[in-house]
Amino acid sequence: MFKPAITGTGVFTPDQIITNDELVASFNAYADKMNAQNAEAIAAGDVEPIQHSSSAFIFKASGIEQRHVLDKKGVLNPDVMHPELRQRSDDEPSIMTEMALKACQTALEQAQVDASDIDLVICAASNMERAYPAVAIEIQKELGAQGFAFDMNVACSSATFGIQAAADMVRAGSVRKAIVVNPEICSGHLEWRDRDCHFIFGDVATASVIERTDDAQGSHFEILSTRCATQFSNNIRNNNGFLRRSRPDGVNDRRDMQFMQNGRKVFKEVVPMVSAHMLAHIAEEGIAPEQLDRLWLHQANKSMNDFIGKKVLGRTPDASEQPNILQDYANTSSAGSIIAFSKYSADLTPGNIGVICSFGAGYSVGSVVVRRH
Ligand code: CO8
Repeated sequence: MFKPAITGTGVFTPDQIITNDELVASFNAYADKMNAQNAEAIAAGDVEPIQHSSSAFIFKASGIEQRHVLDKKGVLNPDVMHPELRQRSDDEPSIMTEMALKACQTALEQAQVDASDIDLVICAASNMERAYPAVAIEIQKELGAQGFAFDMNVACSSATFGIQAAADMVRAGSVRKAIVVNPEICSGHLEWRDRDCHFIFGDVATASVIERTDDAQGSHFEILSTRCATQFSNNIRNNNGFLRRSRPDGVNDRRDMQFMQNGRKVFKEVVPMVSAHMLAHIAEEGIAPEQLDRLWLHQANKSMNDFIGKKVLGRTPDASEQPNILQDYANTSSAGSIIAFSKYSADLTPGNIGVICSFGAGYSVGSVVVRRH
């Protein structure tokens, strides 16, 4: 058996930013337009008017201040309200692949690993641009990697589930060097016309190189152990899929074909599930909460993370112990905890211990206990 480690991480951040104020101005223009179009039905009580959104609500409810997106223009156009991305030919790399390559490049440079030495690529994300061929295999080809590649989808927990899969294979010796990449185009499956959720998500890609500690070229994080758990819930759901055209209603743009959630229930049910999961995981490893130097949590909601951090550490964590990035990125699904890890781990010293933990639809929760070397 070999000891696996994370030896490099990378984050690709799209350069277009939407602030809360910009988002709210476009949503409110859309609401006014729709309410004017439906004025008669609204007056007759047949249609509910669309309520305005508010920046103050968004910040207070979530802690989010802005989000990065691949296409700001389409999202903010009240006549469009979704990203408009150039259609690519089958001979060009897909959009997810292009984002992934940028994150992989940084991760490989940090790990000082040549792409040709990678023998496993996992593309782990909450939605795939197409059904097949696997996006991961395209990334493998564009990187010039060896071995094999496959896609995984466990919604917001995709990165930690992917890290567990890669770490187990490195541990067993079936692969030597893996890269787990999380290109998240959340703007594509977010319903920007619904004020309850239009502020939640952003686009990003992250990548993590996982290899044997013995092969590490510089400072790295040994993966002490991983733990994944799932429990079925309909509270976060998306009914889009390949059977779409087989449905008798023939409708291609129904509300439930985008992200839907019962946010309050998610909050109430997932917080205890995640804190119990993390506490049980570290206890199994013989690690006391006082020994944890850092928590890199999934980035969905600031209050949610405050609750979880307090429950796990038994006290209010300092901002530096549990870094948040969601004010700048919003929820980037599986990539959130990896962005936090990538940006806020270099200051740790050998022997320091931390936990990367992601959670979300499924429900699903994945934790990775790491020690700095
Ligand atoms: N502006 C003004 N008012 C608003 C707005 C708005 N934008 N939105 C809602 N309101 C109103 C509501 O209508 C409600 O009004 P009323 O009291 O009259 O009914 C009031 O504000 C309060 O609304 P909520 O109860 O919904 O507010 P909360 O305090 O619960 O906050 C949150 C809402 C922020 C959604 C919160 O519940 C939350 O963060 N929950 C956890 C959600 C979560 O973590 N989800 C995980 C999803 S991520 C995942 O698993 C990945 C899925 C795949 C990725 C998908 C990519 C698109």
